[in-house]
Amino acid sequence: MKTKNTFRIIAISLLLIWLAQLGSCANTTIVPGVPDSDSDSDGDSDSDGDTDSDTDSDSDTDTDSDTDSDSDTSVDECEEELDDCDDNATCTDLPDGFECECNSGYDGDGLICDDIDECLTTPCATNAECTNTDGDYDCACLTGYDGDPYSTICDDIDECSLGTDLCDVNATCTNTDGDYYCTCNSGYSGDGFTCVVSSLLEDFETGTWPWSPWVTVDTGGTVSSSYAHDGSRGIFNPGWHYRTDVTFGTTTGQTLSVWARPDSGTSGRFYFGFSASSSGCRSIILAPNTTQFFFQTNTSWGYTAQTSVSQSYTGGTWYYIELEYMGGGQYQGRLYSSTMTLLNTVTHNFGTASPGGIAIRAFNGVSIDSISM
Ligand SMILES: [Ca+2]
Ligand SMILES: [Ca+2]
Ligand SMILES: [Ca+2]
Ligand SMILES: [Ca+2]
Repeated sequence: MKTKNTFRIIAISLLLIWLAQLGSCANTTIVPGVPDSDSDSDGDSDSDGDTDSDTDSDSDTDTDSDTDSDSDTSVDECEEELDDCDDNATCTDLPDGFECECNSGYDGDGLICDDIDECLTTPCATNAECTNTDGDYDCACLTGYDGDPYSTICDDIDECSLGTDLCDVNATCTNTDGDYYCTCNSGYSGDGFTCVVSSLLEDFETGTWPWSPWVTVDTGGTVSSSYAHDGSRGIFNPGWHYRTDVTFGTTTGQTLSVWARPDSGTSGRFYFGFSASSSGCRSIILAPNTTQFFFQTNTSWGYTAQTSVSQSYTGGTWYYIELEYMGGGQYQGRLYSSTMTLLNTVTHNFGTASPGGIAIRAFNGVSIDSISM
């Protein structure tokens, strides 16, 4: 009898292993159902090793030895809603139970199915945004990009060439990856979306220097036709002079501009002051003597260097300097050639806006003309 017992133990073990493997199938669970009411004898020839004493060889444990033609009366748990599959699973009836399988987009054993957060595996295109949804996910190109968000990449929209930009008609549009920006054209001031004609603050055309409203800090400055960029007069080598009848630095995008011409590419400086008052100013400086284009703080008309960029100059050539208030205490100086080609840019954050008047100072041969805001 020992042999028979050993055989029985092996048989039960194999059955348990088979059931365990079925049960551990990902996304699926087979549940033994309501027992069939018949005692079928379908005559299958499986090798399940059952040890019951009936004459069929299926795995049921009944002891009948019927030879019926199997009018199967097994229960369809799915149809009769006797299953406990998750709402997000599909129930499949089996002769001896039923099977629950999580639907696409869900993960679990069929009895409990959770939404898969597909966004964790970044399924969307580059420059697209993924939004997880119950049972699925959505992809959408980011603002400024266009294309199929489910493909590999959403492409930058060139707003400038498409003409969908919102730049002012007197501004230049520059496309960037995912965005674009607008810059008011020369002679205009503003944030690029709205540009207004710059008003000429000083053309040096009339009067005996220094004239009102300029206030002299250091004497000096010669006005003559030799120094004109526009009209018939410009000024040469003025000492520090400032005026506070105008205020610069109040609005983001506000620009201040001037023309300047160094006699030499290796000497001289021109200080274009802003945030000016009787106690000093800040300035953007054209500096051939140190081959720089840079900012200074001129508290009490002293000289404290701030952000600087390297810049070489050609003597006898006019340069256009544009200063823009960027907001948040940040100012940007832009240096253009005589034909309005952008040569260099320097940006400095002074921490505070400090709106104020304007100022000028030059030494060692620099002509200045046409200050506009
Ligand atoms: Ca069933
Ligand atoms: Ca999902
Ligand atoms: Ca763009
Ligand atoms: Ca002039």
